[in-house]
Amino acid sequence: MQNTVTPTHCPYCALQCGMNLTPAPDGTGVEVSERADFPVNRGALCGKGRTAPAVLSSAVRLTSPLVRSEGGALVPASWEEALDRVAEGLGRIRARYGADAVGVFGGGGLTNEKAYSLGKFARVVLGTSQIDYNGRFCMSSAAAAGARAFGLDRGLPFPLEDIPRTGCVILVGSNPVETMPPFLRYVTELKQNGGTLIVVDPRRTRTAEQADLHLAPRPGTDLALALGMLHLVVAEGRTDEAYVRERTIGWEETRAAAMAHWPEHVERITGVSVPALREAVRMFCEPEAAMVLTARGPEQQAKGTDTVGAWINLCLATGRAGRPLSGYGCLTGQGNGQGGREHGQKADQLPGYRKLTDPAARAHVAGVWGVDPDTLPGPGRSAYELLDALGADVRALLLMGSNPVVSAPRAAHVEERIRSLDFLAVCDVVLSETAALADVVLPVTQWAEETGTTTNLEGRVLLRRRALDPPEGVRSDLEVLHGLAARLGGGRNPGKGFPTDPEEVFEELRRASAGGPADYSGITYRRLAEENGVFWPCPADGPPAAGSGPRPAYAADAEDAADPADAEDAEDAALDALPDDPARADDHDAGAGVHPGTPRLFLDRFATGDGRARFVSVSYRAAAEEPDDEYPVLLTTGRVVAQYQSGAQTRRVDELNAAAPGPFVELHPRLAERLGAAEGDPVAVVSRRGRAVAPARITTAIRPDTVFMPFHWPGEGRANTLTNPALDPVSRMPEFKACAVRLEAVRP
Ligand SMILES: Nc1nc2c(c(=O)[nH]1)N[C@H]1C(S)=C(S)[C@@H](COP(=O)(O)OP(=O)(O)OC[C@H]3O[C@@H](n4cnc5c(=O)[nH]c(N)nc54)[C@H](O)[C@@H]3O)O[C@H]1N2
Ligand SMILES: Nc1nc2c(c(=O)[nH]1)N[C@H]1C(S)=C(S)[C@@H](COP(=O)(O)OP(=O)(O)OC[C@H]3O[C@@H](n4cnc5c(=O)[nH]c(N)nc54)[C@H](O)[C@@H]3O)O[C@H]1N2
Ligand code: SF4
Ligand SMILES: [Mo]
Repeated sequence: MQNTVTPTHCPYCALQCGMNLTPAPDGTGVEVSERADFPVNRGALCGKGRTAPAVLSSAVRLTSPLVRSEGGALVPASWEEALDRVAEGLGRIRARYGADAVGVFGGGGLTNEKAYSLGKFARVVLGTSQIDYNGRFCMSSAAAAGARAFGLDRGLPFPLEDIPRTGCVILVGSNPVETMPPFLRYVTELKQNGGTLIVVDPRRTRTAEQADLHLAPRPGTDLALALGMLHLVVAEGRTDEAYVRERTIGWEETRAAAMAHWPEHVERITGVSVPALREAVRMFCEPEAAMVLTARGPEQQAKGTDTVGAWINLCLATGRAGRPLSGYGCLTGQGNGQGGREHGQKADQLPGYRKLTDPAARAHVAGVWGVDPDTLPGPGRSAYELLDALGADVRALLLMGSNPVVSAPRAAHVEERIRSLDFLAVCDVVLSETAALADVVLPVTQWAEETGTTTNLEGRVLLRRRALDPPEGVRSDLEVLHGLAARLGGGRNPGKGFPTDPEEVFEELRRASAGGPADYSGITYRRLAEENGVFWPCPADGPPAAGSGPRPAYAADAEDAADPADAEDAEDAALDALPDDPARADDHDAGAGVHPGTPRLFLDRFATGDGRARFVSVSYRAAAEEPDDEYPVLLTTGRVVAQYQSGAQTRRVDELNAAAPGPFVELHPRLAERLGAAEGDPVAVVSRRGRAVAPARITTAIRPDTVFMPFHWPGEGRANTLTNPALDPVSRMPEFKACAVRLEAVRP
């Protein structure tokens, strides 16, 4: 145990709030105290962050490996035995059925070092293409749409500190009062500065209560809403013609598609009135600058990529992207939701946000890994498709950082697939519902017990520091991968290439990412400690030309920019308008050859070959499952402030359970009356996938045609028993946010 203050970051969401850890006075564990120097949260924390040390306690966590005994129970075992069993289990299946019969499932909460090592382990040691992760269930539609339009996906292309200085923010399907409470500060400051807030959510959430205008569309209809707004932009002559001409491609087709979506038609689809739609367009278009921020509401749809694309089109048509204090951004969710999608645990990806299908990327990464590029497998299945293939094509699974028995769509089916595996190994800090099904459970260290980097929702790479010793009996995920590589890798130097020291892994990640879209090569642990984080891209080869400030380091692209002189003028003006950036530390004078990092992307050009953004023409289509006579109500799902994700961690914290003890079904009084249900009565929600039961929570804050359930709990009230695994064709995101259900009264 160190006895000084350790500045670090929260283990949970993508804000990655700064916090200080100090040794607890009674000598057991650590306490959280305020860390005011981190700009994102300036000391503020939500209840989850404040109580995070409770999950470090041995009382709630795993401190010994567990193996499945002959009798079927999980019993304690030594690390040697447990690792031998995992290596034997994975190796046996690989030998018998081939490498692609072994799957790997990762998580967006894993540090960059872990995500990187996991992807490398799958491709180099197991030789399998079958790796994906829970980020597929999170922001993958926004990532796909961002990459399609801008040539690059970074959740926010600007720091959070820009938000209060813009003119209008549209928050689409985002409820930060529950999901990122310290974010509220930015909204409050926006309003103090005279800016306005529009919230698009089928529920009048606590976030919507802050809005100047709340639009409450039917779940699954955001695409129509955005198209209707674009229609009005054109009809009212609010298009930024010069911007569209100079900085975009593809407007004509997009314009034509929008013109086919009449506001009256949009009103019928969405339930949002034409006057409200007009008011939203006015509020968004009148100020100098404006932003659209999406979260899971519009993204977790079987058309999430097109839906986010439609919101991006609205930004492009009005000149609100790649300009100071304007832009489209996605509020990424998990602690390392950003970095977790950049370094190779995704089915189609290599480190540095490179494509697995790109021969140059394969050659570069294979070079760093010391293997022949031809030995790297191709892209594998997406997360749901991988889970759906378990027990059939994929017979063994190594799982790290996710709890799909609770969090995957059509969860009863997924649970049954997991049970049908020949072999399952789970690394976790607690005995999650998924770990409880494993053949071997490996207990691992967590945030405060290990050092590592995460990349927050702004693209700011951060250093989490070890603040206390882990309990005896646990090892880090990196040690697990090292131990398995040593057993499975073969060769003369087994385990080589899987260091257990996070900084050593990061040094290799720097090289692997060098020259890629998410270039970390200029970032070191030392810089992260000194600078409170560094925004990627941050190449190693020194700063951009003097005076050009932070600019995207697309070295190869930069040469064919349309007109570099114009671009630089525009950028200088743009930079003058921006607040000082704390991340641009003065102590790195330009001569030192240190790249300052890139807080703001796209100000002079987008990351496409020609520097222009792409309009992608989209049209409205209905949810994969619309209400009918048998299933007449729409179910949507989401979160409450006191529980996190599958609840594996937060359901083990008394204070959080007291605040949010269990699942519920939020429904409108009219629906409750028809059902004959009073507040607190058990209600059954039935979909084509299954049936869940939870107490009624009756409120006029939800549309009468919609019910809402949070997804944090297993068992009878598990929301994901009901959800529809219909996938977006591009991002392979399941439709968590809209499916058809019927309600039944439950007689006690
Ligand atoms: N307390 C808490 N905080 C968290 C998490 C957590 O589990 N608990 N998880 C973290 C993670 S990984 C993520 S991804 C983020 C998620 O953060 P958010 O996206 O803010 O969370 P959700 O509650 O999933 O969805 C947001 C809102 O979308 C609305 N919605 C539902 N259907 C639709 C629709 O069709 N259209 C629109 N426009 N809105 C719709 C819901 O009513 C909900 O209020 O939160 C992060 N922070
Ligand atoms: N119906 C519905 N379902 C949803 C969503 C929704 O809105 N509605 N949202 C989706 C979204 S956005 C997400 S992100 C997913 C998240 O759902 P999950 O992927 O289940 O996420 P967590 O519950 O955070 O699971 C993380 C697990 O890893 C463990 N863990 C924590 N830290 C570490 C570590 O360092 N190493 C290892 N090995 N394990 C660790 C935790 O104890 C926990 O068991 O849920 C998705 N499911
Ligand atoms: S808002 Fe997110 S990062 Fe901040 S304390 Fe809460 S869970 Fe942690
Ligand atoms: Mo997420």
